[in-house]
Amino acid sequence: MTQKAQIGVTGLAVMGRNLARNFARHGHTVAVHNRSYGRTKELVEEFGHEGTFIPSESAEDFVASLERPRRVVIMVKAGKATDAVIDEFAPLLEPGDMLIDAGNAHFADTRRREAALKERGLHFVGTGVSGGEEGALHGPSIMPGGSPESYESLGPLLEDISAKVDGEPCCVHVGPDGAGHFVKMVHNGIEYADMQLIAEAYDLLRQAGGHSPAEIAEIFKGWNEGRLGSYLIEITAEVLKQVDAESGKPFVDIVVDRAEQKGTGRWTVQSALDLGVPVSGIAEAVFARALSGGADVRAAAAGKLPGPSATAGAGGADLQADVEQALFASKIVAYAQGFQQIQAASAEYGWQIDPGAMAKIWRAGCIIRAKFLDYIKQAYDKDANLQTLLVDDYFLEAVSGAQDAWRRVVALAAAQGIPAPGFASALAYYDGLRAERLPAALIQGQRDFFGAHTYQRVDKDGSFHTMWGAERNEVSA
Ligand code: NBP
Repeated sequence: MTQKAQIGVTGLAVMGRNLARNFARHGHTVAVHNRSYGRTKELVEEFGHEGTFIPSESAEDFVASLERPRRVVIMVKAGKATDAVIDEFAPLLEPGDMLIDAGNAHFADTRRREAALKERGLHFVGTGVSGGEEGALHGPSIMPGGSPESYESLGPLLEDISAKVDGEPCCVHVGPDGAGHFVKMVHNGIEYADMQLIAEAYDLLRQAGGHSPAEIAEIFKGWNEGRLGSYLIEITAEVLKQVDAESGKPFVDIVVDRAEQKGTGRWTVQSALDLGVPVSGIAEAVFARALSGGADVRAAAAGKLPGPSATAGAGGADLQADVEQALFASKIVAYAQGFQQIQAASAEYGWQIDPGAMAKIWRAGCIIRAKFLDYIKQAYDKDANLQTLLVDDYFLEAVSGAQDAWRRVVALAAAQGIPAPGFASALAYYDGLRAERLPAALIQGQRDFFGAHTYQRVDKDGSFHTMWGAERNEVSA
């Protein structure tokens, strides 16, 4: 064989096939392989005309068809399949070669795999890819981890196939080992929060505003032209205006109201618990999906738990504007929390992630793409060590302006019995952050009472314990 491939893709289900086509459409010669040869054959038969593919039936032929250092993209079902593919390919590779896991792996698995392969002189590049199958084909947002050396060789190819904003690629070296998969995980967590907040906005407009799904679609269309402009708002309008052909009812009314999840939102919250970062917006979104999916509990409770029924028109004439403010403010909180989690993990694992660069590569290609991300990038450009996005000038002004409406919406939801956990917890988080004194002082007192856990005083240094069971005198601990 004379011609060698610049890059190879193994795992040719929908994502791998589209990534391979994307590389080929950009003029790269692409080696393609799949566990079962049928998918490889199908790809070349259907899309061979789009570029240059080198198909191989065996792993050995596939590896031999790649130029050195070899770049092998793995796009298989995350978990055991990834380990099986690594076990198959690693012995066929040579020092300096790269195994790029572009599936949705857990970052801890990526760290483990990277460390093991490094000992064999191989680069393991855990890479987050967002944008679904369309993104994979037309330009995803790409979040590669792994070594800086691997990015030197691989980066230009990935940047080439990524989405672009004003010619700038939505791909950057995120940081070493599992940093790329971590950031992709938080991206998905933020996506959960964003979707939940949008769903709550719809529910309020429908129940307390009395608007039909078609009317709400128009409201979202209008919002998409403003500061909320984003892919998720855009597709929400499309979903809401859809009418079911069979029943003639709004599509949203014929869909079973149980939201599913694949796991990245849950992983984000699990990691946040380990890091001690309060990502309440993402957590509420994950729990709201779990609540919706708890059919038995819902069936047991529905009709038994008393409470108000929402009244159309209860939101008053300003409801639409109020909900827009509440949605924007709550969204800022969710993103602020997600970025704080990235910064905490970066410090914990020594990743040196540039948070502004993450906002930059999420501006196109991925599911949370939004105008809003420009402001996040600008905020970190102004201050790379920003403690929370909420104190950046732009966001501070936005939440200050949203204040009254935000509180009205949360109060309205509670009074009308409309569940709005995303809006309510975002506001509670905001009030928690701005509080001069928190009731955590009382919790410290309780902890000291039952467990002698000690406390610190506001007026002098040191740790103290009160002898609760005796004279209640204070001693230095
Ligand atoms: P799937 O997640 O459905 O995986 C199917 C592929 O895995 C096939 O190529 C299959 O080979 C291969 N495979 C399996 Br299953 N077990 C294997 C094993 N033991 N050894 C070798 N190959 C094995 O494909 P997908 O939906 O294209 O997603 C690929 C990755 O991309 C996943 O990690 C997913 O989480 C991630 N992702 C997906 C999306 C999306 O929108 N779908 C978005 C972003 C990321 P076979 O053909 O021989 O069965």
